[in-house]
Amino acid sequence: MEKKTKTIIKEVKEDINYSVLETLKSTSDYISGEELAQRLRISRQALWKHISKLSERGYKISAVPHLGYRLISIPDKLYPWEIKENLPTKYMGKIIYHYNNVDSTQEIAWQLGLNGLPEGTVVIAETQKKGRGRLKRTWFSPPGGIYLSLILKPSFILINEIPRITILAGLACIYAIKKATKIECSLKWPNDIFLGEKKLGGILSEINAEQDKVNFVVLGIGINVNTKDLPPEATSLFLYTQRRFLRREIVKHLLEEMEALYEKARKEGFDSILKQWQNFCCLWNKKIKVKILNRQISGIAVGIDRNGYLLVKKENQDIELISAGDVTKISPS
Ligand code: BT5
Repeated sequence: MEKKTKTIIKEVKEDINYSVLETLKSTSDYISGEELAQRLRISRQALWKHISKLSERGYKISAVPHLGYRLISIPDKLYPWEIKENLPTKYMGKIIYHYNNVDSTQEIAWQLGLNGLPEGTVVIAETQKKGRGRLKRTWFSPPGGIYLSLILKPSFILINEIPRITILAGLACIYAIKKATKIECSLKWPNDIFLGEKKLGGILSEINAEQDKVNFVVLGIGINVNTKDLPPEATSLFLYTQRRFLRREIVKHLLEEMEALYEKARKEGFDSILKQWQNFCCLWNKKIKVKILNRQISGIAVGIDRNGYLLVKKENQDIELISAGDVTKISPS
């Protein structure tokens, strides 16, 4: 990625009043405007303004004369304060930049990385205009998906070991999806999340490094959750099950799983993560074709090595080690 000049990106100031929201969340019954205003030490007029702001943001609040206000529902938006609520992580997702529509969350996170934001900072968008995959491919980003970029500073690995981060993130994604929805997905080397025979999500690691030193990694994750408009090679949790899921629950679990696996890797190395990843990969013992920049090889996928490189057994029985490429399954071996 070309080096860009530093630009300051301001965290979008959310103008909602958290105390009003918290109080409404904590009471299942109506709460009178007078009581609410008194409790929060604000005027009735200010309260009304805050309630309107929440309504504008999609919170359904019933307002009944003589009874007061009651929270009916929370919108399916990836608001930072909803994601951070009871989030048990130490640093993943402690700073969240949320946007309705951006070109690409990767670009914003890259700038934030240059500006020195800490590890665990998240950029998340409801939609992207120029969502991207590897090698400048397009990542379709209509409403209903999760489009997230995470700043990591993996000082415990070298540049050539970065594919391990993609492996770790893939595992975190499928664990998070399982925990939030009970749906079991599989992984396809190097960066795909699969559901059935179609792609459900993808991971993109972009590295800012000098010589051998990794300054930061922007880890991009796209997951199709309630998404409807997708290319034929893709699916979403909704298209697969005809059910809708809470995206914020998936994001919360994702941040939790990411932190747990990342800390495990920092303390114990990647061996157990690589092993776990292998259990979910859908390629083993399948005949595959791998496109590697200007050439293509075919063979049987037999495993990954300690760096997360793919091992392919060719017809002449030689094993080739592949660091990056695109895999297509030809047929079961
Ligand atoms: C990837 O690339 O799979 C990495 C995708 C990373 C997307 C995230 S979203 C948040 C962050 N911000 C960004 O701008 N990007 C990251 P790759 O392996 O190159 O796969 C790209 C291919 O997947 C495309 O050429 C399509 O065939 C297919 N594809 C595009 N959009 C898709 C979608 N929404 N779901 C499934 N497949 C898709």
